[in-house]
Amino acid sequence: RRPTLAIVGATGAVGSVMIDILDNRETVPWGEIRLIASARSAGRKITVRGEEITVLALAPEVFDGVDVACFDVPDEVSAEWAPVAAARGAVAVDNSGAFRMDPEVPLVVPEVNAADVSKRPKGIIANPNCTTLSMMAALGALHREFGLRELVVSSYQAVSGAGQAGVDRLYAEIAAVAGKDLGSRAGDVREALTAAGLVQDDSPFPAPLALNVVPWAGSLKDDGWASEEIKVRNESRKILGIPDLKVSATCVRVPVVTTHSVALHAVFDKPVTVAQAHAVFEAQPTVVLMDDPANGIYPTPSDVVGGDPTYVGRVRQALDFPNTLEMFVCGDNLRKGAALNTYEIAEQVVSAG
Ligand code: 11C
Repeated sequence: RRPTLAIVGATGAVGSVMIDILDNRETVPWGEIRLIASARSAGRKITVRGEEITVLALAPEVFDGVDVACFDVPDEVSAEWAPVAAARGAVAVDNSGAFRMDPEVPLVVPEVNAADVSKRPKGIIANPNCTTLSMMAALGALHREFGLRELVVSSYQAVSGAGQAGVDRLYAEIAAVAGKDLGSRAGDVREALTAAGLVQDDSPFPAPLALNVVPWAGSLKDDGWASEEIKVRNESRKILGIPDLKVSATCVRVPVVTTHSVALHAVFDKPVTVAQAHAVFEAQPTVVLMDDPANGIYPTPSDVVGGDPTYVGRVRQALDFPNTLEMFVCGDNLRKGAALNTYEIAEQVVSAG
């Protein structure tokens, strides 16, 4: 029997990308593909790999006979339902934050720690946060060669990380400021948004994003940290298997629809040259090196969005820090940052047996 795959949250933003990934895969290991969503979306018909599939409402029995269930739903839905799927015999691959730091749940990026898919006492495997994921293929490859010791991350995060509401808000704000003489007087963008009927409290972001950047992502944690910054630290340590890795992150939302970028300051145990780092990236099939600044070649979100790889450029040896590289990395937050990595874990579960 070929294994059965379930996608929970099949009608959401990440679930839809996962269906697109399935459609564009040359071959898949699955026999049946089951689509699951909230009762509101149940009954919808979606064509996957040429076959029309009716969306089922989330319920315990929909997991019967499922081998791998990918969850692309909010934390609280995963927290309740991933254990239900596991109890019914499925391996749950969860893209929420509900289980990532559970010591009995592996946190997997196949390029870095694929073997960990088999260490799943709870029947649950977690998929990392999209900001962490945008840099793991590149950093994992460097870590294997040079030993990562310290990491300083500045993120430039796309609005789709905050879901469709984030995308809708950015488009509405851009429409409200377009063609106007704004951005040279403090507060004029806020006034233009208010005049256009866009209430700040209705936004998923704490400040205007049009003609702006916002140094905040997630919820408030102790001592002024944002939850996203804490996730980057904890998840990087767990995935790379370096419990004492020194990590400091500042997460910033930018007016980009999809594809997160990160500027990295990475300190290694061993000396590393730019040429050596380039060679490591060239040898990593899921990394694309775009590093020729003399000819204007470096990754930007709008040039790489929709792609599966991790794109790396601006690799430089830090002038004042030994064994240290600076680089700029872009990754599609809905693909490698969410649906693609989750799907790759699902295929890894099957191929690992
Ligand atoms: C953002 N990275 O860009 C977040 C979204 O932990 O899965 C994903 C949150 C998570 O807002």
